[in-house]
Amino acid sequence: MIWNPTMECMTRDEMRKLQGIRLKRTVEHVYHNCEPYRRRMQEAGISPGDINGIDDIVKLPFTSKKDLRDFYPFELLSVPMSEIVRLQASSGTTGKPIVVGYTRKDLAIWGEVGARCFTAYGLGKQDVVQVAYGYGLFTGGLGAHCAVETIGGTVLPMSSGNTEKQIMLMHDFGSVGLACTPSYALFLADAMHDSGIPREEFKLRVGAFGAEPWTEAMRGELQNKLGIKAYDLYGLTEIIGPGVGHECALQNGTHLCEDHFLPEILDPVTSQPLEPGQTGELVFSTITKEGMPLLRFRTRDLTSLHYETCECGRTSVRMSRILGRCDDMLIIRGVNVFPSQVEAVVCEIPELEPHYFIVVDRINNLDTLEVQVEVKEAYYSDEISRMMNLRKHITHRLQSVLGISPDIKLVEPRSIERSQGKAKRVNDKRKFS
Ligand code: DLL
Repeated sequence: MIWNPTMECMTRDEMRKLQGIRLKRTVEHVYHNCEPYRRRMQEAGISPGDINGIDDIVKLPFTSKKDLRDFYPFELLSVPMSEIVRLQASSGTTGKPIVVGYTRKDLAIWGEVGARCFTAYGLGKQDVVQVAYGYGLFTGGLGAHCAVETIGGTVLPMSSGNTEKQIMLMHDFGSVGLACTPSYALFLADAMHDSGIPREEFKLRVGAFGAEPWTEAMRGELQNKLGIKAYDLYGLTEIIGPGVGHECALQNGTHLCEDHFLPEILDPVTSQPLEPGQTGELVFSTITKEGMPLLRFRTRDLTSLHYETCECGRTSVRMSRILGRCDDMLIIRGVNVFPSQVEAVVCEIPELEPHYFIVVDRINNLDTLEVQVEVKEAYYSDEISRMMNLRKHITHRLQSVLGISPDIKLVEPRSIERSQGKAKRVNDKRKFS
């Protein structure tokens, strides 16, 4: 099922035209109503009259996360506060959060794009969907909530945590959809197993997973353990929250709602546009929002875009899996390492649980990489030679994928801390040394 075939299946030419019109309108709106944007554009020597189609986007200034901090809390709003009906914020690791204001129309857009996602996952009016993303300032809970309401499904607004109750209600209320982070889904999968309730007694069929990077290998784990189809749900606070993009039944790339959020891929270092298919930094311009539109927002997420029509019938651009954020990339002894590469290897080794933790340090001026992995109950053994062989095998696999040799620490099942929201999988001690 396709929620909005007119918007999701138009020709590429029609889409470009529509995006051009909407971009121009947004540029006019921010130029006249948002002082920092007007100043930036004047400094760059451009006015709204210079923007006449999407190819002109390169003339526009970028917006960065730092801008959102510098103009905290409300300077980037393009409407009076009286028009703002909702505030959301992303926690950030330090200091002040990033704040986003929505008008009533913006909330309707959020519902619309969310509805496209949950419809693409095969959910509808008859389904109970358990939302186990956190509710509150974080956009996950309320974003998924509004999406399910828009398609007419039944929302079960659990928020994150309270795992036993999650399992009980999932069973008793017959949840068909589960929306949460992939790491929490893994936690729930183990808890379901421990509950002793046979899997056939659950109606769960669909997972709407996002808010953190996850790999194909992790999808395999989740689909197996939960007996569901696990779909990607992408979004970020600054742009709207969950609903910027979603997978379809083919699970072959994340369709972006590009009639609302115009994507570009740039070389993260030179800021020059890259060709379709090339991996670089994802940049979005919101082209329909009123409250806090952003032009050329640098997401720091690394991915590539693919414009071929999908077999599902949607013509919207597809994004490949987020490799990670530029900021998450670890440089260890000069080699670039993404946690997602470690995840892919850990999930492929049958003796291991799909949980891992990375510790990076600098000892005697040399970077060290320790990867902690959990051995499955059935394989955990006191027999030293067996464990040594396993360790050697993991070291070898990781070394061939990462290009550097890690120190593998085998730990007991369930000893790595579980997450109820976004997983924290790296401790880079060098940052504090
Ligand atoms: O995480 C919004 C969201 C909630 C998306 C629920 C999906 C589901 P932020 O807290 O602002 O917003 O974090 C946004 O999380 O720039 C990516 O780095 C990462 N991210 C979000 N979705 C995915 C995904 C929400 N599907 C940041 N795959 C983004 C990989 C993701 N990374």
